[in-house]
Formats: sequence, structure tokens, C-alpha cells
Amino acid sequence: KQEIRLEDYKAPVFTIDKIDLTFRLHDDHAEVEARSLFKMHGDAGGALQLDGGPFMDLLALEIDGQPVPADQFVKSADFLQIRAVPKTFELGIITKVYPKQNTRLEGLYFSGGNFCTQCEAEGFRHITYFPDRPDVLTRYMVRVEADKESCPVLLSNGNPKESGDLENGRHFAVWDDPHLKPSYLFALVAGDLACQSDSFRTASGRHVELNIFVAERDLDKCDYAMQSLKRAMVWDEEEYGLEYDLDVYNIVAVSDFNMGAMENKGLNVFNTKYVLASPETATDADFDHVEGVIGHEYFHNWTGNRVTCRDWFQLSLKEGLTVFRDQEFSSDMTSRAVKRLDDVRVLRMLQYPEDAGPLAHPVRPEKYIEINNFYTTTVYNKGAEVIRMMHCIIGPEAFRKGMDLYFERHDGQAATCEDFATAMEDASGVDLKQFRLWYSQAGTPKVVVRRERDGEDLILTFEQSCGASPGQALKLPYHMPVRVGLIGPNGGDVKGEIEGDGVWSSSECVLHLRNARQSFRFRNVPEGTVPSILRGFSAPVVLDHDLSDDELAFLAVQDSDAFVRWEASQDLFSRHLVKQVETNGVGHLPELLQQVFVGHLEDKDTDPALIAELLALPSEIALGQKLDVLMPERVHVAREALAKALAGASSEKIIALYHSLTAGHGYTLDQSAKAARRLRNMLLTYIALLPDGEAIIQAHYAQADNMTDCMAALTLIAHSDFAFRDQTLADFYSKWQKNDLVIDKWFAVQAQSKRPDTVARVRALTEHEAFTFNNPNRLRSLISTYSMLNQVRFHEKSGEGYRFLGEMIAKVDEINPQTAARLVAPLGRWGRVEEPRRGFMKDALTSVLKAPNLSDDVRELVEKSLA
Ligand code: BAL
Ligand code: ZN
Repeated sequence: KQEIRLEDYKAPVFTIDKIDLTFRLHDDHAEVEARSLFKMHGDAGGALQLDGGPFMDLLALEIDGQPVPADQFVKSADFLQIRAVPKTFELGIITKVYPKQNTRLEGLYFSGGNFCTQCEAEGFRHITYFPDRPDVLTRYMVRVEADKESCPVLLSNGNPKESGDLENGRHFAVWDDPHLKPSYLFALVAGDLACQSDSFRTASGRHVELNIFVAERDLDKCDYAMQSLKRAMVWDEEEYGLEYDLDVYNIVAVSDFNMGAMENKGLNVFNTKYVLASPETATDADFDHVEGVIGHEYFHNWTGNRVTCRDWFQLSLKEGLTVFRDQEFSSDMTSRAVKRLDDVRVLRMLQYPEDAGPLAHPVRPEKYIEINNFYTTTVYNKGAEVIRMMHCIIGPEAFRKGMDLYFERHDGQAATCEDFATAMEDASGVDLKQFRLWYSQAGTPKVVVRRERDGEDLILTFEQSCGASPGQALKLPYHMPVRVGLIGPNGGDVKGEIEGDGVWSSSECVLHLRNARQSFRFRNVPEGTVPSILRGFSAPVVLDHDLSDDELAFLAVQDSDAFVRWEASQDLFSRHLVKQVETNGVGHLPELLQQVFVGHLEDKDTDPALIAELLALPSEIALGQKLDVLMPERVHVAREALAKALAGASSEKIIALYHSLTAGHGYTLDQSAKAARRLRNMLLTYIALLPDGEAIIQAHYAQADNMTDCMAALTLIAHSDFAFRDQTLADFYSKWQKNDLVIDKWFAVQAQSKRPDTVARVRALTEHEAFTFNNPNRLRSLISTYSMLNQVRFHEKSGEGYRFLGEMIAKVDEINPQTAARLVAPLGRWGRVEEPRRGFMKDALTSVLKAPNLSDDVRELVEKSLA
């Protein structure tokens, strides 16, 4: 496959006024008839080039009702070219595809007894020959025909128009989508599905039918998704004045799905993981994810569908913006402070390593071979941070005006990131020229801040830099918003007066950092005031400051900003742990750390969910990132030792608080009940390290009446040497073996175990009766959890973890290249480790390249990872 470059973008020469699609679904194949009205613009030399795929047969090709002679067209594995076409014409194509053989899960495939589609980014070309690019917007009319008994439900985009019976026990349905859309938003579902229905009245009075289609056995697990959908619809009306625009909103849950969900117009197809939830089967985090993803796909209706992307380089235009919108929605529905910590943690754990490694790319990439490889945490999560920074720089009111302007200008169009930035600029009057570097430069900037006193004044001097990334040796300084507060000696925010490029609101200011080095003078700052820097994590950077341990301890307790409070605690723990790792020491527990820890335990004024996070030690991955050379065992040992010392020093307080949270808390999904569970389960991780912890964990597991508590205990049990370990895992398996999503957790919990035998167990689990290489959720639960989240066991000195992953990538690639490619990244981080690990990682990558018939998806990432 050839590299595609942003700079080569050309507007389409052919547009399509409308397309009529007929799907004739049969047991072993599907016939697809497409009739499209093409219009030529400018001079194409009379040749029409359509995208196609290697897995379909061409049965018929007509122009204006006449067969196209064989010498007038050329067909290859990935295109169809027709010469000498008229200026306007109707193109008729009949193709034959094989959904049951489609294990790649793009295009039309079969999952759990149902036909379904996945067309983003380039799946439509595996259904019919078409200009499969997001800037060709068309009106779709779709007729689906299938056997009535096996496929009673027939769905496509838009509104239902007509349905009825046919001969031979077959039936049909016609769907009409009045909105223009690109082919990647096309969807079809046919099968035997049960449905939970509800309705919604939009602010302007449109009645919308809401349906969630699932397998009959899962009908009792759709309530939360339905309630979340209605909350999302209200939220988008209230926050952005955006209403839904069809008569029906359909969601279908399928169990084999490459992504989390897909925002097809009026017919979202979801991974079951983000629809199904009941207290017995889903954790609180699962419920939050359901709400977040339901919101995300719903919000795409405007940011993605009504305004779509001109080309795939603009992917973050819809994804970064929609992630920002779903984050804000979830913040409003749950706890803003805790949601922000969760999002920052994800960014640092997944995006920072990407930005620092061989697969680093800008939020708006400039080239790709396989676009599926760019559905990355950089495009999504860093993209959302870019939107969040704009929101911070121009302020919420101007941001809302900018959104209005963006829709006013681009509704019904395929737009660019540049269009979005321009709308924000025009609405606010703020110059965002320099800010746009966040779209074009890869890498995580480093910001060093140093303090100076000058009489009564405090001067903060910032220096920003950003290391080289592939193809980008030198970086220009970014425009970044840095939110800063001042905490007076008695705690509490001090209002300041500032000289430099910054604006005060009531309790803090936003500094506009634009230069490589820049100073800000705060006037009349009382002695003993501690600056609270990068509040709310206002820019996605690595911050280096000169605060003392005592000052960090002070902020950890006193700061009014939850992020800085948490960050100060984390910094304090990290400093100690990094020292231990670097000196290979197992020193005493510093008094200050214990005091801070106890302070959090005794804090009665803070949301218990936030307390849980304040008590958490930095993850092994977060600690690894603070080292020049990753030393996985030392990190693991030092962290365990500190946790054990903290637990031992405060055991009575921990156990007392744990029991106080147990009493009187029946299971509900209220925020306060969820927060109590979060804290109680965090305490359990410390209890596991106490001599009498085993009995408490066993009781916690036995008494759990919900999956959150059950998994909290099972995670610790899987990691332990407890005598009941194997039996508990076996019991859990036999209890839940019919529930795929719960069995995914069973695999994941074993993949996460820090026990030395984990790599052998993970390998053995690939032979388990419940393991399959065909289901992406199952692959991710075992292989991705192991290789991405279990740092110490993945980086086994023997290299066995790397060899295992290399083998898995090659094996999965034969079945599903897109999902195989998502397994590659951990092997590319060889620059972070020393020999012999480094060599083992490269060997594993090289061995993948030797696989016969390696996909472009995997090849692109492996070659980049070795470069
Ligand atoms: N558009 C792909 C799935 C999602 O981001 O919603
Ligand atoms: Zn999305």
C-alpha cells in the first residue's frame, strides 16, 4: 500500500447526488446492488476510479442501464476504474460478499447470529465499489431483504420508510436517511434481536423513538444505556443547543467489534461492553464507561456526522472534539474532579508513551499507510486536550459562540481542523495562530518552572521544550494555558496581582505561555505562599517544579484544586520511590509521607472517591516514566514496599475506615454509594498487604453483592499466594462462563497479576476453552491487558513476555489485521530498556515481520517500531 499525504489532498472530481442500495442477505453470502447518480466536476479525463476490496465479487456493472463492456473498465484488488464515463450518469453495480467468512470485522460481517457492518474508516469499499472517502456526501436509501425467521429485525440509517413480506419466507425493509453522509457512516444490521424501547421529546418538540437492540438474554442489561442516552440528549440541548434530527435513534450491541462503538447515522453499532450493564455483571467503572461511550456516539451526531471530516488527517476534528464533549458530559453526571484525574491518568499511561516512542504522530497526522492505525490515543485523548486548552484560552462563553459559528458555517459539510480553529478564533477575537502547533507537532512538551522572590513579589519563570519525534527534529514553542493559584500560609487561595501575560479570575489566573522562556511577576505575595501550578492539568505537558517535599505535603492537603492536590501527593510518593529505585534501596518510611497518607485517611470533608485517588500510589507505569531507564522489577519492588509500609503504619485506621464504609451501605448507583465503594476498595488494596488481610479479602469476595466489590477482591486474590486462589478463580469461571463480558474480566484479572508465573499462565490461558482469537474483546482482555498494563511481568528479563506478544501479533494478524496492529505498540518501547531486554524486544518485532502474508496494518507499525 502506498503512503498517503495530507499535502496531496485534492477535492473529489465526482460527487454523488443519491445512492439506492439493495442488500439481499442469504445464509452464505450477500448480494449488494448499488445505484448511484454520479456527477463529474472539472476534468477527470473521463475516468472514474472507485475504491474496492479483495474479498468481493463483481457480478454486474452498468452505466445508465447498459452493461459496461469489459474493455472499458479495469478491476484490481483495491479499485475499479471505468474509462470514458459521461458527465452525469447512473452507475449500477452488483457485488457479492461473504459475511460469515469476514473475520476482519470491517465491511459486512456476521456476529453472534446477526449481520452487521463496520465502515469507518474504509469498510464501505468491502461492500461495493465506491469513492470511499469522507468528503463524498450522499443521500442514502437502503432496502434490506432477508429470511424473516432468522432475521426478523432489518435496520439501516435514517428513518424507516416501508416494510413487508416477500416470497419464500423472506421479507424486506426500506430505510431513508434524509441527511447527507459519507460512506463511513453507512450501517446495516439484520438478525434476531430483542429490543428495549423508549422515547424522547426534543426541546423543539420532535418525538424520537429510542431503541436498544441486543440478544434476548441481555435484555435485562440495557436500562443504564437507555437512561444514559436520554441524559446525553438533554445535555447536548442544554449545553450546546443541539437537538437530535431523525425520528428514530437505534443502538445495536454486537459482541465481535473492533472498536468501542460506531456513530453511524441513526444506527449506532456498539460493542456489547459499552451497552450491557447490571450490578451483578458490571463494575462502577463499567457503568461510567457505558454512559461515556453512549454519550460519545450520541454527540457525534453533530460533531462528526452533521459536520464531518474532509479527509482522515482531520480525524481529530471529530474525535478530539467528541471526546472533549463526552468528558464534559461525564463530569457533569459524576464527579468533575475525579473524572479529570481518570482522564489525566489515561493520557499519561497511554498517550505519553505513544508521544515519546517510534509511533509518535501529531494530533493531525501528515501521512499514513493504513488509516486504521491512526485511531490512536493521540488523535482521541490528546486531541481532546487540545480542545480543552482552546476552551481554557478563550473561555467558556467564547467557546460556545465558536461552536455555534462552527455549526453555522459547516453544517452538512466535510470540514478541517483549521476550520474549527478559525471558528474559535473568529468567535473570540483571540489569535490562535501559534496555538495551532498543537495540531502539527508531535511529542509531549516539558515545562520547567522555577521561583524567585523579589522583595514582596514572587516571580515564576517557565521554560518549555519538546524533544524530537519521528520526522520532526525541531519544535517551536507552543501557546499553552497554565492555570495557577496561590495558596497562602494558612491554606486557602490568595488573590494576586500579576504582571505578564495572564488574567486573574476569582481564585486563580491563566498564564499564557508562548515563549521558550517566559517570566510572570506576582505582586505582594505573602511569605510562605505556595504556588499551585497547572491546575486542572490545563495543558498536556510534563511539569518540573522546585517545590520542596514540605510544600508538596502542604498542597496535598490545602489546595482548593483537586488535580493539584492529587498531583502533589503523587509527586511526593514518586520522589521517594524514584530515589529508592535509583539506589536500589528499601529504606524506611519517611515521616512526611506517612503524615500525608494519614491526613487523607482522616479527611472527612472531601469526596470519598477523591480520597481514594489521593491514597493511591503512582502506578508502576507512571513511575517507570519518571526514570531515564526503565527498571521494571525495582519499580515493582519499591512500590510494593512503600504500600506495605504505609499499610502497616496505619493498619488500624485503614481497617476502621474500611469497616465504617461497609456498614449501612446497600448497593445503589448513586454517586455517594459509588464513591464509598471506590474508597473501600482502595483500602482493600492496602489491607491485602497486612498480615491479617487474607481473611478480610476472602470475606469481601464472599459478601460482594455487586461486580465492583467482587472484582476488587478477585484482583487481589489473582495477585496473591492465598491458598484459596485457584479455587476462587475456578468458581468464578464456572459461575460466569455464559457471560462473555464477565469472562473477559476473568482473563484480564489473571493477565494483571504481578505473580512471577503470570507470563506462563497467560500463555496457557490462550489454550483455555473460553479463549478465542476471533473476538477482539477476548484478545484485549488477555493479551492487551498483559502487555500494556502489567509492566513488571511483560518486561520479564527472559524476554518471554516479548516473544509471547510477537507470536500473538502474527497469529491475530491472520484473522483480524486491525486488532493485531493494536497489539504492536508495547514492543516498540525498546528505547526505554537496557540489554538484554532491548535486543529481545527488537527480535520479537523482527520475527513478526517474517510472518507470511503480513497485513499492511501490522507491517506499518512494526517497521516504524524498529526504525
Ligand atoms: N468513530 C469511531 C468510533 C468512535 O470514535 O466513536
Ligand atoms: Zn468517536
